Amino acid sequence: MAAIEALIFDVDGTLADTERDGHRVAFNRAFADAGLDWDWDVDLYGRLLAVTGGKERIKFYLNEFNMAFEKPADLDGFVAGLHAAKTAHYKQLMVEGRVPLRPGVERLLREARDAGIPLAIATTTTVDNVTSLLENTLGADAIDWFAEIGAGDIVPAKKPAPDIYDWVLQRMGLSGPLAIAFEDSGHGVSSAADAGIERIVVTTNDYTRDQDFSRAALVLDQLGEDDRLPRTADGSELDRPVDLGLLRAL
Ligand code: XBP
Ligand code: MG
Repeated sequence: MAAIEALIFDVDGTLADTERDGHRVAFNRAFADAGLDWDWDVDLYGRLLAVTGGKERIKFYLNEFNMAFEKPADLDGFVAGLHAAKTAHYKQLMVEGRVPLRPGVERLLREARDAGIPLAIATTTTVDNVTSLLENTLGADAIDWFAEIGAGDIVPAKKPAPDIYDWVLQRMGLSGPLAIAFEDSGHGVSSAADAGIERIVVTTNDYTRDQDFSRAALVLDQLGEDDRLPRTADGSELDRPVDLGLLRAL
């Protein structure tokens, strides 16, 4: 039984289903504001998720899905402007409480806090977005629950590169085997595993269910609650939700 020195959480898709109902909607609103007729529907957005990072995703869309669009001379400036507008819309959606936390997330965070186990974030999205989600779901001080927030452009290479997990582990003075990572996507699992994290818990969602999770220790549909137990990919139910006892046995 290995010690647990930290729980490190991905945000998008893991803490909450922010991709479909948060980021996607915010991108579309920013496009409309800019007079663009781009519409990222639920299916197209699933394909765009192949690339992490909102700015990177817009460029991927232009290169692979909307080649007819004449790119402005200052493409980086144009994309940065769209992305800033998207972030404002995303924060507004969080204020409106559009995206709740996934089952079991708040319970596990509180259990770890009570046990004195440090929490951290390792995400591709911006720290603004993380703060907004946490404040509007857990309360104004929730950002302070996390010892380190690894977010967005703080590292040069986004997931699936290991940089963001490396950054968090280094800041916490930990090696990978002492931490447990929580992810929802294949890119996230690659990032955590390549940073040396051996215990990775995946909670899948509609966008990620069929991805490669061969490097994860546990793949479930959700962290679960006592009255809503997690299921593995073959449909079998665990006898308890994901709690510290279960994590210590990984
Ligand atoms: C999250 C992402 C991000 C968000 C958008 O991946 O891919 O790009 O969709 O965020 P992960 P920004 O869950 O693996 O961190 O627009 O703020 O970049
Ligand atoms: Mg994710």
